[in-house]
Amino acid sequence: MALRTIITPPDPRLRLVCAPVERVDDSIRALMDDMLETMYDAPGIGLAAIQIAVQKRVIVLDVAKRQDDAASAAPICLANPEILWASDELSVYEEGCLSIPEFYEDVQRPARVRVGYLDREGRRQEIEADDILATCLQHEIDHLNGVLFIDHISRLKRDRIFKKFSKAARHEGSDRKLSVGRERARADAEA
Ligand code: GNR
Ligand code: NI
Repeated sequence: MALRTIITPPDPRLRLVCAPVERVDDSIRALMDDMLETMYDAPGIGLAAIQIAVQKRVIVLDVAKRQDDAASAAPICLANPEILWASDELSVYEEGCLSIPEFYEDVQRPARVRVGYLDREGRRQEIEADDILATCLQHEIDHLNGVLFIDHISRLKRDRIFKKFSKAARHEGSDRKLSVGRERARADAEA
């Protein structure tokens, strides 16, 4: 198992449509294990493969685990998840995303969903969910289609959040240039 880096905007990979898994084999199971480790470490209650820059239709969730309590863990791993049915009834949840750290906004979605998927052994399964699990399943399946929770909020708020990340990325870029500049100056001084 390995901890992986979670990507953030403006990384364009968060907008990719992910490819279906052809067969749930050991490499997919290893990916699921890395995703669970990364999700628990963050900590978060769900993770889509594209968040660790893997363009595959794989998600993991655990809405049960309490912090530092391994016994309460109830991980679910899903390949090729598909919403088979969604309730007309809607519910609102305050969502966050590990790829958009420190932003939380109310999002309205169907209150209940039925999702078909392949489990860790490649067997076809269905899960019916309500409450936070229904929200989280829809949030993760959105990621597989390049959709982020901020796409469900007002354009003004979305643009504001994206600008913050673009600005932060530019600053990191110039910091990096600065440190390269300093290293070059040091090398010149030593020469
Ligand atoms: O950890 C997470 N919490 C969360 C809270 C409300 C609605 C959705 C989520 S999913 C999020 C982890 C994540 O970014 N998954 O893609
Ligand atoms: Ni997310």
